[in-house]
Amino acid sequence: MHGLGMRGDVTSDIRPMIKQFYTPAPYSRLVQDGEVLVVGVGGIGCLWAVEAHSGCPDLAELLLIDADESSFEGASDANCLFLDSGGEGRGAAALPSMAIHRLRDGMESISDLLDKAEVMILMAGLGGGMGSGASGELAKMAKQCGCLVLSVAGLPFAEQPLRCAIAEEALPSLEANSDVCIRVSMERLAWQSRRRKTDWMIGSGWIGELVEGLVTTLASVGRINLDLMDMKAIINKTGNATLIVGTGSSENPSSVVEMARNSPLNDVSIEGAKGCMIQVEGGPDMTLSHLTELTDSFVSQMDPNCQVIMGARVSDEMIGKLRLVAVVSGI
Ligand SMILES: Nc1nc2c(ncn2[C@@H]2O[C@H](COP(=O)(O)OP(=O)(O)OP(=O)(O)O)[C@@H](O)[C@H]2O)c(=O)[nH]1
Ligand SMILES: [Mg+2]
Repeated sequence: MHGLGMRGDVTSDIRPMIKQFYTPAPYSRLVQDGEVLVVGVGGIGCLWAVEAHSGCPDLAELLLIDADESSFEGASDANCLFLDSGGEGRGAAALPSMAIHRLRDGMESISDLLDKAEVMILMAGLGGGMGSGASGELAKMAKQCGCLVLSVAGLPFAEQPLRCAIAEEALPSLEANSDVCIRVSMERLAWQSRRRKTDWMIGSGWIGELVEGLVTTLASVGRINLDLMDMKAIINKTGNATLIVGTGSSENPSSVVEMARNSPLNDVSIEGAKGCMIQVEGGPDMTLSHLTELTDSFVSQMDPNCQVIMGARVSDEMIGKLRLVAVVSGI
């Protein structure tokens, strides 16, 4: 039934529909230089940020912050803030409180980046010194500069009680200073990574996909002239917010939603949510029925009056695949 001739007809019908949501690629840089800042703080945070930024190098600026120079290796296009007062060059902010002080001392060298940024996507693994101390402080500084802050906080393994205690103490400050803070259980990430045969330390693909999806969403939000204020309006609904990502084959759109719901990055139920910004990305084979099946199934559990902003994008690399990225709020 799905012969080539038929597919051609289908897509010619669908293209104009998709254009209602956005103007097709390639992106002109609507996101201005430096407006989206991807930041990694501490060892794990830097690994995640480098990996995530590699998916969208032209749409976002990269900033790495650590007391361990090895975190900056292999990220040639990064802005690096090296916070080493002891001169040892290895890890060892050791204490979160020390990391906060060092960040304040180094603040001047990153203030230009923060001033330019409209959105900061901040990643840190909690439980060590640098990520736990500096992430909340950095989020606070970014907010003071008027930035929208979306953060990804890795939580330690249960068998690391001391690290868990440090993380627990650090999390409230990061959450309070972020517009959206998504918690990632590193245990869940590691467990699912084994099944996926990927490396949890670099986020096993999920974190990269989430950030890339988010950054391209911001770029296309610009395209349809819904500026960041609309995103802020969605995010600022009372209640919790979270970020969700799912990828899968375009042959089975509902599996993409299923995966999004079960992704290790999603620790809250989205039932009854009041606001939602969805970005769907697919290849030239993406059809309108893919789009509706995906979004209907995704939105079905939310509040009937949920405010939904929707974007879609076609890119050649996504042929045969679909990706859904959503900011869900008012949970
Ligand atoms: N099991 C395991 N967990 C790790 C490993 N590396 C990091 N983690 C976890 O990730 C959290 C954050 O680690 P890092 O990002 O390296 O810490 P940091 O922020 O650089 O902290 P300092 O090096 O103390 O300044 C830790 O609390 C651990 O829970 C590892 O090799 N194995
Ligand atoms: Mg470290």
